[in-house]
Amino acid sequence: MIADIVTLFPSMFFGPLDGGVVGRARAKGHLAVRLHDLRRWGEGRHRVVDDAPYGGGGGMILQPGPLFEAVESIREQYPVEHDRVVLLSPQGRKLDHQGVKRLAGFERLILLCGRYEGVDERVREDLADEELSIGDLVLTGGELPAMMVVDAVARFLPGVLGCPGAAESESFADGLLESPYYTRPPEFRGRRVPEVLLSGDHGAIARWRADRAREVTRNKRPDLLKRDGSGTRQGRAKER
Ligand code: 4GX
Repeated sequence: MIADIVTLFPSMFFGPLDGGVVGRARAKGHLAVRLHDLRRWGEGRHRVVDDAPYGGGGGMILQPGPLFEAVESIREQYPVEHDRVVLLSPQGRKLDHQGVKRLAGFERLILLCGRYEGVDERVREDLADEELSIGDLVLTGGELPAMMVVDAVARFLPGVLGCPGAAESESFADGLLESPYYTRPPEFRGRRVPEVLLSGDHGAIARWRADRAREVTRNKRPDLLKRDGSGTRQGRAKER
């Protein structure tokens, strides 16, 4: 997977994608992150990329020219069969487990990080293949959401996680939260690890975990259970 990131702040990406699983995925060649400074396609001596909105109103809007040229330049420089231009924005479809899995299937993602009040509508309509949000909150730019996409997608790339299928074995794969985990010591400050986990009875442990997962989900995220294979997007995704 190649992640081409178009941003006014390339240096924000230095560090967060260097360590851990993502850093290793890059070192092993499963993932390439390429940063593109939008100013490179800016206009004039000051490399301007934004302007005031027609019709008035506060704030600035990213102009279409630099963003279109950035994508064209990336595609010319490195053509692939299946790529996807993703605009990060609070107006986008909310990203979830299934969405991440789907994005991981592309050979390349071109992630457009907006700033200010947003982007010219023609970017949304004619350049981006899709618009994604990481949640119903407003950030100062699309950079952190782009990092979240790269981080979450990396887990699904073949060879990145130790064992095949590990990406699916954690929370949300089955639409439930994880049951509690304990590690050594067996007693900590008067609080004991549930005996069943120390019993060696793998059948009983599996049943306990399934029960706790349902309980945790019911208490913390009842919305995840309110799908019986119909009605919600996740419910329908499960049907496939
Ligand atoms: N999930 N923001 C983007 C500027 C902007 C607005 C519209 C393009 C179109 C956000 C989110 C998010 C704030 C990033 C506004 N760019 N992005 N920015 N939530 O809040 O993705």
